Amino acid sequence: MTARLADLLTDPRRPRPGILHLGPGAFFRAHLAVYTDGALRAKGGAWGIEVAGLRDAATARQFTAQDGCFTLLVRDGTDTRAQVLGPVLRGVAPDDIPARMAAPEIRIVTLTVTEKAYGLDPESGGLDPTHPAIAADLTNRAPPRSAVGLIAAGLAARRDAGVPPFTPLSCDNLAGNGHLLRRLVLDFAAHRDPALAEWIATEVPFPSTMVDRITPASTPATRADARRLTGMDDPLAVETEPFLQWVIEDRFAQGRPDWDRAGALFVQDVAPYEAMKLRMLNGTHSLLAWLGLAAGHEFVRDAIADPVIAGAARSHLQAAARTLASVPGVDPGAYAEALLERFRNRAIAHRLDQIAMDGTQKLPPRILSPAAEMLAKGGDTDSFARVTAGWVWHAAQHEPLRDPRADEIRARLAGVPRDPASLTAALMALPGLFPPALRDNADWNRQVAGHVAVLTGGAA
Ligand code: CS2
Repeated sequence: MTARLADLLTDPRRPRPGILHLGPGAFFRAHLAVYTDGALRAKGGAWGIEVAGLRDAATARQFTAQDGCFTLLVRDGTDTRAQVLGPVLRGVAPDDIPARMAAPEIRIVTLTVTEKAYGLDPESGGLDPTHPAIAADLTNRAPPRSAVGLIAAGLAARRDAGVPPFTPLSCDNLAGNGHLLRRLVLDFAAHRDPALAEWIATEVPFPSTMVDRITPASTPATRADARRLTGMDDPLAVETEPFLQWVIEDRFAQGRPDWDRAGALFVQDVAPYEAMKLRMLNGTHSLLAWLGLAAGHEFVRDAIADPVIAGAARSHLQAAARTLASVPGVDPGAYAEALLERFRNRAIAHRLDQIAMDGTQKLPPRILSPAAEMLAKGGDTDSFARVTAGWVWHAAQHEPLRDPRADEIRARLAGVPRDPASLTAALMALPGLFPPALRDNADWNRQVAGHVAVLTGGAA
């Protein structure tokens, strides 16, 4: 290849590495990479990014083959703009992750690995020792493969070498993602070496973050448009919406890029922002996905154009907003309207089945926590029951079901009568998924089953 994407970079200076990123998928490329690119342009600093997949080596290899450069398409509904970004320096093979985590120049380890990669036991809020990657890492003496195991081992290597810790920074859609990652890493470390857990507890900050940018999986159309606009073929091209947001707790062991120069907001406590985004944006996304698929739609933009589903989305945004503390500088009504506008973006082909997957991981922070809080306040849980029913129906009949607990779900549903109450009862009994306050509440069960009946036209 004579022409290189790197030749299209508007700023060809490459920084020294400072960040190791785990999970270099589309969301990373449209979000963290964009903020880091902006921070480096504005202020510079040794904050270049190295990227690694936990299991998939191919994407990291492709980054190396492209000098770390990739094309970002921003689709605003009328226009598509292309930009070549260069904050990524190279890819790292899975086997080389431990060595890079031990390298003193790496001062932040960022993660976009999706909810299911964390190994969270929803019942205890701690580490799930039966999670396949975690179980393997707890028994093997070989280098770890799970994100949590790698972080614990990386921090151990630094402590042993007298190197200050890196800051682990979760950028996944989990409530209290920093607190949660801390708890999981401490649980893992305690299994290996209690003194390590103590050292991590005192020396290592785990800031929480709220991340937001709607980024569908890339398709052949993404690659074709990137080629048309840049003249280069780019297998790493991604497409996204104009909107982006990042709120970060400002607690770092060894500094951080000036992400605020690219629009990120540094705060003391990210929890109110995170709850708002998870419950309003992601909760309504899940509603659109499960109810939209049940109504035969394929994309978010189609589901939101369906008046019945749009009405349900609107009332869900209000129901979710009623569970939230106020967020500095944000008007919930305006936030809800802006979300609806984003969902309506016709240029974004966001597949409902992409959002519908991994329901057992997405339901708790998006739907079940606010539902349980609402119930405790004696408030109306109807909208949360409707979304839950959407998931029940999806889990009962979608093939193949993409969920880390799909086998367990199939086993529980085998032989269960296909009526709404029986399907609801079977899934409500999945260990650890539903908070007991919901699971054991007859009204809630009836409410969910009632909505399953609506979805199925009365007969499942
Ligand atoms: C979506 C999110 O796939 C999903 O579950 O709800 O990926 C959503 O698009 C992002 O969180 C938006 O920031």
